[in-house]
Amino acid sequence: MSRYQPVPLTDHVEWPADEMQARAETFLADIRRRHTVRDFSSRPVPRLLIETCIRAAGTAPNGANHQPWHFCVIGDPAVKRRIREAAETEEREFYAGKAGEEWLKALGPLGTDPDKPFLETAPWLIGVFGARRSVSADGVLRKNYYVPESVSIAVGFLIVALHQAGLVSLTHTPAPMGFLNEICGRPDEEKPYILMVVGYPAPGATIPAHALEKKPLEAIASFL
Ligand code: IYR
Repeated sequence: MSRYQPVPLTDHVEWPADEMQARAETFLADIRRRHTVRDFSSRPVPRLLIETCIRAAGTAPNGANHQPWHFCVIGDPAVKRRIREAAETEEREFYAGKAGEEWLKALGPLGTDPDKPFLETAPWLIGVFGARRSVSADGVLRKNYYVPESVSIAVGFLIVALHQAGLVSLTHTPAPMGFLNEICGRPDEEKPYILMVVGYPAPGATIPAHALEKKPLEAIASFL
């Protein structure tokens, strides 16, 4: 017997054509207000809000629907401090030359440096892990597929959900990030992909002007 069991698609919503275009434009205007922020307020954010945004991330399309991700949410100041210390240790080497001249030059317009105070200031950090193998609902350890693609799409959903809720985020990528497995207590078969920093912007927060330069449609798309 096939394990494939189709069920009716009942929750798709179709809008009138003009409304479709208006909705797409409204979304574009809204997502244009999404900015990566590095100046965080310490204002608390309810855990329920983070849980809800992660549930949205967990609906992302992914390989064989194995949902090969884990979100480790950190609010404990002592754990945040450990993460900051470990990340800054890596970042100091990175900015001292490990990155290479070309990479550091590319980062110039972003104004980033090895100091990562936001890792302690922001109310929540979310370590996003991709699992090479994970246990299914019926307890079987299985190989996962398209893990980087799946995790990246889920992080995209998470970023949009956080923005939609009125929060700001930073996709932080200290490299290497192996320290996150130890601090979050995740197994070796999970790879840390991104450390999300989540909260409210600090009063007077700034963003790099460079980040506002988005490529025009002609430069990112072609129609055949
Ligand atoms: N991970 C470093 C460096 C960095 C790299 C890229 I590519 C960026 O777009 C931004 C930063 C850091 O977080 O500072």
